Amino acid sequence: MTDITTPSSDEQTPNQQSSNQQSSNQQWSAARVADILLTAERTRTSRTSIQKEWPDLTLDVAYLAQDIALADRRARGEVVTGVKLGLTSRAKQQQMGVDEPSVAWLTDTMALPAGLPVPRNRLIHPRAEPEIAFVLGRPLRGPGVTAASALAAVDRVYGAIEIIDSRYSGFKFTLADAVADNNSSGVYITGPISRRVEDLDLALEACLLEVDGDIVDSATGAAVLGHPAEALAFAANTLGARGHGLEAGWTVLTGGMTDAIAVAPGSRVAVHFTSLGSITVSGG
Ligand code: OOG
Ligand code: MG
Repeated sequence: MTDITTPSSDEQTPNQQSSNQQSSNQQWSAARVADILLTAERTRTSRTSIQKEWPDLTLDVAYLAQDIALADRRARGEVVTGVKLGLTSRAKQQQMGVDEPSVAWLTDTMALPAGLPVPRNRLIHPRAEPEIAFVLGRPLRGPGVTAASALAAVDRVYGAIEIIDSRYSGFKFTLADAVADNNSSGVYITGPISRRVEDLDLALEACLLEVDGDIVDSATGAAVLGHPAEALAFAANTLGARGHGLEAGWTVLTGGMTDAIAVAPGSRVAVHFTSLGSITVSGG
């Protein structure tokens, strides 16, 4: 983790806590971490690393905080629609200074219908990343899931743009910080074309990332742990160890293939896939 006190230049944070001292006398717990991050999301207020203040925020505690936050979202009526992988490509790992993938939850409020702009009024500092998405035809539960057995559970594959948003200033966080923050969840757009996995070589499926008419980055599916099915297997095995299974019909975002790029107001981001079509979103 680099300097966590100075917001980066891409920061467009509407609100920022100057210090987190109002909470420093309280006991830390997974529930408190969940509450702080959900409140930050609701109030669009970014903050500094929690793990820096509370070194005992281990990965296990962070996943517990993530599950507590999910229970809170469900109590407010949100419905789980799938999971999202984080930090599955070298590009993303190097960009964020983290060297392990992670998994988090998707709910119905995170699915952005095609054609709508990035909902800036819900987000702090949105960034866009191209992803390959699976929709499962069968349930999948680890341990012991391999890339091949994972692929056998997939019904359709889609191209996607994920709009991530971190509750940490300047996206400066540790792996545990990000896991507790539901892997920087924001919104995601899938489509417009779906294919069967057996009709594609997903390791070779390419994408171009375009911002305001310029191609700024490109990658193939091999960027995602060698093959996006490895990301799906990782999700099934990691969730299985925590007592969760993936359900038929769920969407799985397999992780950003390139660096995430800041989405400026008034800009236009497009992703073009070899076989999975193009998706365009206005920066709002
Ligand atoms: C955390 C992980 C986000 C991905 O695809 O890597 C993610 C982050 O980079 O803010 O969705
Ligand atoms: Mg992502």
